[in-house]
Amino acid sequence: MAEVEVAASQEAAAAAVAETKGKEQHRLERKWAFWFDNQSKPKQGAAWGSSLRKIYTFDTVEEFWCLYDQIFRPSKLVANADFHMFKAGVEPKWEDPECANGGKWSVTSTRKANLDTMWLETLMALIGEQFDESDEICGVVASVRQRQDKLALWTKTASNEAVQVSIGRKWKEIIDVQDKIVYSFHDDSRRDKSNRSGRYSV
Ligand code: MGP
Repeated sequence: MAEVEVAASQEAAAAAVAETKGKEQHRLERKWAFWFDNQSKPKQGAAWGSSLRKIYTFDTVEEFWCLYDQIFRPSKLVANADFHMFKAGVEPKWEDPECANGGKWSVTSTRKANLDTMWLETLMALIGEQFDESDEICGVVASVRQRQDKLALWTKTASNEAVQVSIGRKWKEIIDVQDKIVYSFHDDSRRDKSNRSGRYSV
C-alpha cells in the first residue's frame, strides 16, 4: 500500500498545514512531532528503527487538526506500521534519554474505529495538557498489527509507581476503557523481547 507511505511524508504534512499559514493560529503549551514507522516491507537485516521517520513538528491547534484530518489516522495504516506523537525533541525509542528509564501503558483494540477514537482522545488530552504529570509524558504510539492493534502511552520514570498509576488511571478515563491496563518497563522489554508481563496495572 504505497498510498500510506506517500500520505505520511514530510511533503504531504507540509501540504496539509499549508492552509493554516498566514491565518490566526492558537499556540499550544509546547511543541509536538508526528512520526511514522512503516515496517510492512522490512528490508532484510535492517536494524529496528531504520524505517522510523519524523514527519512534522507543530505547535498550533490549527496545524494539529490539518495533520490529524489529512494524515494521522491509524485506520489509514497498513499492518506493521505505527504513528507516533511525541514531545518535540524526544525520539520514540527506548534509546532516547527521556525514554531510557521509562515505560508504557498499553491498551489493545480489536476494531479500527475504536483505535482511531482512542488515539484522537489521547492526542487531544496531550496537546491540551490534561495530565497533571505532563512533564512525565513522552508521547503516544498507535500500532497496527496482524494480531491486534495497540495504543501505548510512553512515560519517563518507570520506577515512580505513584506517578505512573495516576497517569494510567487518568488515561483510562480519557479513552473510556474499563478493562485492566498494564504498564511495562522498557528495560524489561529490552532485556527479554518476549516479556509480556507488566509491572503495574490499573
Ligand atoms: P513493538 O513494535 O513495540 O511491538 O516491538 P510489536 O511489533 O507489537 O511486537 P511484540 O514484540 O510486542 O509482539 C517489537 C520489537 O521491535 C521489539 O521486541 C524490539 O526488538 C524492537 N523495538 C521496539 N521498540 C519500541 C524499540 C526501541 O525503542 N528500540 C529498539 N532498539 N528496539 C525496539
